Amino acid sequence: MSEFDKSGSISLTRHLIEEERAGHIGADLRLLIEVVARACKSISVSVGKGALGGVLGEAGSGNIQGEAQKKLDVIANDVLLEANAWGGHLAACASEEMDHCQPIPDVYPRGNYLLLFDPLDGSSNIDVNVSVGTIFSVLRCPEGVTHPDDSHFLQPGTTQVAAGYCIYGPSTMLVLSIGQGTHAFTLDREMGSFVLTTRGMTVPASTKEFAINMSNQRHWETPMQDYVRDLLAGETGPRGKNFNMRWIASMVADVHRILTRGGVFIYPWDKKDPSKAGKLRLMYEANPMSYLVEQAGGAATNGRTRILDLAPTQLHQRVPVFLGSRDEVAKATEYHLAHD
Ligand code: AHM
Ligand code: MG
Repeated sequence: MSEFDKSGSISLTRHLIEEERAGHIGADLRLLIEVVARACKSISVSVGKGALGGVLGEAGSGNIQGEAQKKLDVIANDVLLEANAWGGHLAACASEEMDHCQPIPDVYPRGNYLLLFDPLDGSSNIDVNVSVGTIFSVLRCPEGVTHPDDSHFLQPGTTQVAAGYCIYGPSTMLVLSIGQGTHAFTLDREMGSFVLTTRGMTVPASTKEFAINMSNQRHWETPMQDYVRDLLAGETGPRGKNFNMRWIASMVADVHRILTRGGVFIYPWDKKDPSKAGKLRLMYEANPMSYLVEQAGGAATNGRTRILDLAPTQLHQRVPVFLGSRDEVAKATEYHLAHD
């Protein structure tokens, strides 16, 4: 791939203003995205300091899912809350790290949008200096609702008006969709601005690469066992090709690879969890990632149904996730449907 040509580069601000002029977003959604991007820059600085910033290790607290919070989980959550409190664009925020949604304080005007985020996804990777990220999803606040509660967030993924993630890797990148394709911006650290580096990310339809935590294999249901058995059988097996495997254990990094060069990412439910829900959260992990992947020509299901069509029942609900190259997602889904 050739070097990025800086002349005529387009900043995130310019990109969003052009989208506003084209009638794809309003000024308040533009502001919301700019504020989230600014918060991500600040999180990127904290993540980048590592041990020098005193930000590694446990916070000594837990979240509603019973997971130990890392210091950076808490820092990132606070940065996003503070940045979004006063702009007048939001009615409420909800986060992986908070039991319930937090309405915008009464001292500030309330806007028309609801923001959900996983402030620092893949946080088990923080202390080992592996890529982590922030995932976010934007919904409209239902009309007439002045004091939103958790129930107002329970909208299917198809209703998202924007979704994105910021990956804190060797470079910091913001990947965004407002329903007009999926675009990637790289943080110019000297200038402090995100610059459009890939317009229209495209997930190739077929792939030879999968991402699964194989250590759970013995706990999977039968169609999942069958699907992976056939992947591993190689070119003499039923799939007729050799597959490679990658697992970073940061959804943001695994999905970023898939948006860049294709592949399929799978976190199925397993028999350790009788509720059949899987590990990943629908509202602030699966839905925004499915939106980004679909906007890039890929697909996302829970093994049976399109993720974006699921009707949520709880803010922190979990869901099995199969997303990426559309032929491979269709194949994995076929194994499950054939078994039912
Ligand atoms: P987190 O939001 O608590 O960081 O958990 C989500 C992460 C995903 O980023 C990743 O795909 C998955 O958990 C990794 O799970 P495992 O440790 O089972 O491989
Ligand atoms: Mg997460």
